[in-house]
Amino acid sequence: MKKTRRSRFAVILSMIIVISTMACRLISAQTEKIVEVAEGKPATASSFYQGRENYSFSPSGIVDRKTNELSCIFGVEEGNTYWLLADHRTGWVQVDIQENLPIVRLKWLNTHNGDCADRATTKYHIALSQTGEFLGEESVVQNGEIEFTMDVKYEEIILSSPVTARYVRFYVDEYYDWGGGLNELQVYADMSMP
Ligand SMILES: [Ca+2]
Repeated sequence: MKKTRRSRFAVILSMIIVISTMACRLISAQTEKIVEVAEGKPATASSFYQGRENYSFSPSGIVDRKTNELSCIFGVEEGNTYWLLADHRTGWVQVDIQENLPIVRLKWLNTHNGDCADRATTKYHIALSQTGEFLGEESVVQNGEIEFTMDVKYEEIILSSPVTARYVRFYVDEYYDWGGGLNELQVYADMSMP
């Protein structure tokens, strides 16, 4: 008798555990909806490198989701996949995600200017703004340094708490050789938040 009761209890307990686990997974799936929101959005910069007509490395390269650097000589004629600042100056590039969203994560990929290997960002900071003014209202969420390399890797930050913003600006504070730049900037927002 005791054995039967124990068996029933064990079965019921197992069912409760299974149902609880399924419920937790369902709630988790409903509450977490992290989405990349910057791809193809409008990008602007303080300046960009342009050697001649159809030979430029414009800001749109940071949101094209192409990471190859096949050519540094022909620029947009061969497919401009990254942004470069004009020669020998600091500056910034930014993406407008077109609405204020709770940003929870950022990823970025440096450049080395293809086989030319003469441009890269070596010191930077990243700021978020709701208005795009960047006159003190912005939140600086990251400062860092990157060593020049031909084997660039994505870097990322997961924010300790979401920051509501529409504009994400990447500042080049120091650069390698001829100038700074950036290949990719990804912005992740939690779309499940009100
Ligand atoms: Ca790119």
